[in-house]
Amino acid sequence: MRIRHRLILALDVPEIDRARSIAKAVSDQTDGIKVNWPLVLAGGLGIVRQLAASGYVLCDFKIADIPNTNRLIVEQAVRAGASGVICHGFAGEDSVRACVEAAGKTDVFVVTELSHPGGQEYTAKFAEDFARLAVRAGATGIIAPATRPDRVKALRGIVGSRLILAPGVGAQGGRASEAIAAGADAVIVGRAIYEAKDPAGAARGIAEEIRSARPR
Ligand code: 3DU
Repeated sequence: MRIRHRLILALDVPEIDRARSIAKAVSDQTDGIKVNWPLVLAGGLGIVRQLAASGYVLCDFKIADIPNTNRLIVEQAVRAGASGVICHGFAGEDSVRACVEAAGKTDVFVVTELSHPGGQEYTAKFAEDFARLAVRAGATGIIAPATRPDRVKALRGIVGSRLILAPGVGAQGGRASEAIAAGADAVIVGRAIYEAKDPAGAARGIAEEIRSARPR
């Protein structure tokens, strides 16, 4: 993944035309579009294909199944043009390895600690393990919580130069500049951009805030 703006749009917009127009409006401020179930369930993999025609698409399917099923899911995402996929670590090393193998040149990111309050109940207890697993399995990087910059910092110590993408900015209370200063390579932002009256202006504001942060 090529990181320039350090900003990825989470396009959780189940209205296809609106999703397409927001993606277009913010394309010069973002490094890619993250697509999750709300959009794919509404638009099928066709929307991944369309978005992938003009940039980096990260399929956030939070893949967490047995290795064979993981492989089949990743193959579908790759065939649709995804440049990256997100999987969970809790299904175990063989499951993550199946994603990495099926992905080929497509990036694989492993979720560590989820960014919402409930993420502290279970995922936080194993976040370091998931980060080590991501490194061992040859993943591109990890997903770490922008809502807890101290955790981003701790996980950076484990993953070295692998990429850290941090969701949780804006609607969930995290600040882009703090996540970047803590060691995230990029932040993932959804509602703070797509619910804004002017999504392009909102993306520009976050991109400017990121530029003012002190990246690692
Ligand atoms: O809260 P937002 O609207 O900025 O959206 C964040 C997106 O990132 C959303 O798609 C969510 O499913 C995803 N995500 C997290 O929020 C937290 C994680 O730990 C992992 C993914």
